[in-house]
Amino acid sequence: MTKVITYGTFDLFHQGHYNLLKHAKALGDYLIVGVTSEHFDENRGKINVLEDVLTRVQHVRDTGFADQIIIEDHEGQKIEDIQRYGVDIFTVGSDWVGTFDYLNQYCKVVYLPRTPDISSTAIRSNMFQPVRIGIVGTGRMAPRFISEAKYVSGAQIIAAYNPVNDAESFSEFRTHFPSLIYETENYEHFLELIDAVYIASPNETHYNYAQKALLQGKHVLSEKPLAFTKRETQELYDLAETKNLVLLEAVKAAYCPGFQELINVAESGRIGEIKDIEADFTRLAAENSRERTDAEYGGAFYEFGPSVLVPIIKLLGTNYKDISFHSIFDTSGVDEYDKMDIYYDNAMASARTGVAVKTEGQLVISGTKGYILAQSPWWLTKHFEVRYEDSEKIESYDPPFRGDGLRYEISEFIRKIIGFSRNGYKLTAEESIFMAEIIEKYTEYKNKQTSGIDHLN
Ligand code: C2G
Repeated sequence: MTKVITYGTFDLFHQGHYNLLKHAKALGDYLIVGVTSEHFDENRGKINVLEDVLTRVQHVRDTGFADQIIIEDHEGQKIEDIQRYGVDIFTVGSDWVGTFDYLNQYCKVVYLPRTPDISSTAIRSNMFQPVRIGIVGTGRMAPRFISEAKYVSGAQIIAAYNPVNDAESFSEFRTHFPSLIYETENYEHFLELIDAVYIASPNETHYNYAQKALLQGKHVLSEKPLAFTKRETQELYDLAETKNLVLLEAVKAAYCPGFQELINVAESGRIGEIKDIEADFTRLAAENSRERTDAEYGGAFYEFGPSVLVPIIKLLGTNYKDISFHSIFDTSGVDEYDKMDIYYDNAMASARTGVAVKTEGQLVISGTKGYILAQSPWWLTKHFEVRYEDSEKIESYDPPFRGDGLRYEISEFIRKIIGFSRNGYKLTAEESIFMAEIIEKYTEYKNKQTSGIDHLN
């Protein structure tokens, strides 16, 4: 019996996939089809896949060509499968010619002709109108967002808005992206041009921009913090739900594929019960930067607090017993460095954030059997290790990571808008609202500590 194996994503199953499977089956007597998991596809940079793995498996099964269907979920699996199942022929479409020649040492490799003029990518772009996105705020994030959005099909950036037209960042932005400038100071008019906004304006303006956009029927992706109080954050999510709109808080870590993997490993029991999380995020900011000069809305905690909270909320939940903060403030009341301690019934967490103090910046998740160590920049999660009492035993993970990480949150935003991922688990409304609760508690603490300082100076 000749055993044949082939692999694919098979998203939005089409004639090209059908022909490939038919030819693959004809190469032997028994066909094994490996369908990629979502996680594997994200890791290899395929971030636009729309259908979940079970749907894609079903489509492959419906063809009747597959004698066995397996899930492909990691790099290097092809060699394992070929040996495990005693495969004689590995086959794939001719778009991959050369790529899999290394498998020749295990079995015969056959590249089948690719069906011309049809692809999942083309179907995706015909199925949906691109989502027209407008950017609010033309500071540091805007150019990064524009270059990363190019990797997400369905995202089309058509305009940028900045009410402070004389701002330095604005003239620089205008030089680089003249076609995106929409000359208006009227936000409502700007909203009329678009389907969705990405809000990257100063922290204190996020809530208002988000609220107006939702009221006008636009989807919102907002930089963190979405708002400064739990009530306002809750109100925005309620509004989004009532109007059936997507609202996402852009806390990058939550959407990066490697971070998902790290959370999964932590939850798998490999390090036993999780007892402690230590999360640091520090970046030295210029002395004249907003982070270090705006005593009301700048500072380290508002800047990095949401990011350090993500692993804590994901792994220990929102049901904490006690929380405390300690900050070092400059003379105008800007928090330059903070330490937060959170206590749960049977676990604890601490986090440090800084704009004027540099720390190691790592994430350590400690359990009863071992710990996970992810070094800075752990929020992009390009590498992490599982370590044990026996210091010789180290398991390393190197999830692939592309660009600067923004493409993953943009991709999630678009998937949600076009309806393929409405119940996104990556950062839920509840998690986002919980972050606002902690931000609010921090504000109370900060106001008490800095009450003698006149913020307006
Ligand atoms: N295919 C084809 N003709 C098309 C489109 C796709 O023959 N017009 C083939 C591809 O060459 C591949 C299979 O259909 O053999 C599945 O294609 P995709 O779903 O795009 O999956 P792909 O990314 O090619 O996965 O481990 C995964 C594999 O390496 C390939």
